[in-house]
Amino acid sequence: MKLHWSPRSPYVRKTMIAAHVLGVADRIERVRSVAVMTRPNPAIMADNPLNKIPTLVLEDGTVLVDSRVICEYLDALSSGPHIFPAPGPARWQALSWAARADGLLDLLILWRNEREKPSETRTAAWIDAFREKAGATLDRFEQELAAIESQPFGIAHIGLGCALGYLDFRFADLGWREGRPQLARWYRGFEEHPAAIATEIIDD
Ligand SMILES: N[C@@H](CCC(=O)N[C@@H](CS)C(=O)NCC(=O)O)C(=O)O
Repeated sequence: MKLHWSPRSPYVRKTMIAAHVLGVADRIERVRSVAVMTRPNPAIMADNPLNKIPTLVLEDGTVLVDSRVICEYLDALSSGPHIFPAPGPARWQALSWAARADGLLDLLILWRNEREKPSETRTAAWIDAFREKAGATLDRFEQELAAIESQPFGIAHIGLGCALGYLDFRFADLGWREGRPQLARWYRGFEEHPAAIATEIIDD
């Protein structure tokens, strides 16, 4: 199977961490695909008209879009460990934490786009709102970290780790660790996970 891939994308990283944890990374052919919101890439769009990565093309030509869908597909391939809990309260909770982490990433991408506009076209109210929502989301993760840690490593941990890694990558000046000692401690452990090391996000 072929994955439209980039070492800069936190969403792609989610899928690759999942693949490593599930033991299926060697079945994925990574194709370097440059995805920029303002410059649609014909090579990506041939498979995904939304121009988004990750996009996974299966051997039979089926195209899977969105990191959540791809992670779930990879989970289904695994005969060993799983990253999605079975249906029941633990699953709904894990999916909700994972969706919150993805939402944080979505917000950070919009914030970055706004931040990079010339100052005269930037909307200060949006930037203020992004900062407030990102801070509140991180605070909520700090409060709920004990519950997250009590669960086996899975999709919620992968999503949270990728969002925090993206903060370090593109928002280092935000100082997200300040006032959030539990999250900072947890992230030190996440960074040492072999799957996190193998997929570290970089500017290539
Ligand atoms: N919800 C999607 C978000 C994917 C996404 O926004 N990827 C970015 C790269 S980090 C992208 O492809 N941007 C190009 C575009 O939006 O045109 C997912 O989880 O896969």
